[in-house]
Amino acid sequence: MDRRPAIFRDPALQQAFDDDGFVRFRLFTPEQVQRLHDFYLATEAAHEVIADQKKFHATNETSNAALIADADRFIKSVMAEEIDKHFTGYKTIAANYLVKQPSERSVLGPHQDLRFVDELQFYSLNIWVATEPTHKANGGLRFIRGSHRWLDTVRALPSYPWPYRSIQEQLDPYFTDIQTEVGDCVVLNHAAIHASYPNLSDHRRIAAILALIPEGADIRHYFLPEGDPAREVEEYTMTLEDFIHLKVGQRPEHATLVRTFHHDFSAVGQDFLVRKAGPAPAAAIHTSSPYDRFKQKLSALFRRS
Ligand SMILES: O=C(O)CCC(=O)C(=O)O
Repeated sequence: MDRRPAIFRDPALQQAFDDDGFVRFRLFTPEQVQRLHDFYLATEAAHEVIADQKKFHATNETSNAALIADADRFIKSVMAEEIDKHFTGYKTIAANYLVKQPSERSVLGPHQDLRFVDELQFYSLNIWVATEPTHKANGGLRFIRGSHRWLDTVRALPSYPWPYRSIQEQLDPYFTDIQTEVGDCVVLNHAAIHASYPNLSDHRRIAAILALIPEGADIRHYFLPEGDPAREVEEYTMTLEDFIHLKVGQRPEHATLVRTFHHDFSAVGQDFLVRKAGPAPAAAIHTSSPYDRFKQKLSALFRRS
């Protein structure tokens, strides 16, 4: 049995989230979703300063401190209208828009999100809500069910030595596609392996996300420099301010170092996937994309603002 504190009020949602690493359900009204959309439109020019270079981008990649703070406040204010009805014992971290421009290059390959808490005791999650229905053709989400429980992974910056790098090309058939309607949210465990399709529609796909952690958990950050996975990982306790000021490739300046520890970052063997997830499902569609692109995205999330 999972002893980590429950965060959903509904035991069935908690069970699905614990088993699969994600769950989709109706959380918002169309009017609330429209407000999330309208705020994006009102800030579109400021958001899209990076749209030429990055076909998938987040608010916090714009280096615009005022925009980052405004979007954070606005998304939290809309989500606050609903989330207490469904979640309990949580605290919020940051909120952002995630935008996929119509382009093959907006694909997001298989990855796990950063580790924000001690995952032996807790988990952290995103509430993801798109402002229009999503599916395979316009940048829909994809998950490998149960992958959050495969290994205790330390997703450390800036190096991010991913243990699944050896099998990333074989992951594709194991993904489940998720479609959403207006008002649906997808709650995803940051440790779940997920990805999203390129947006091949004729307009951009907008989603708002809010990260939550259990109220008893500290926010953590794991630092491991590039080039030497045998080095000790540094684990810091962070405030939200510390995250905002975190500079690409650098240690947090004012956060408290909790401990340093060795972690085995070896790549898993080729038999790992079959042991964890069984033989590849027959109807495999191969659209895998490079893990390096995801590394770039992670680094970009922590730039000087
Ligand atoms: O919005 C997307 O396409 C990807 C979302 C994602 O990877 C996340 O919320 O962690």
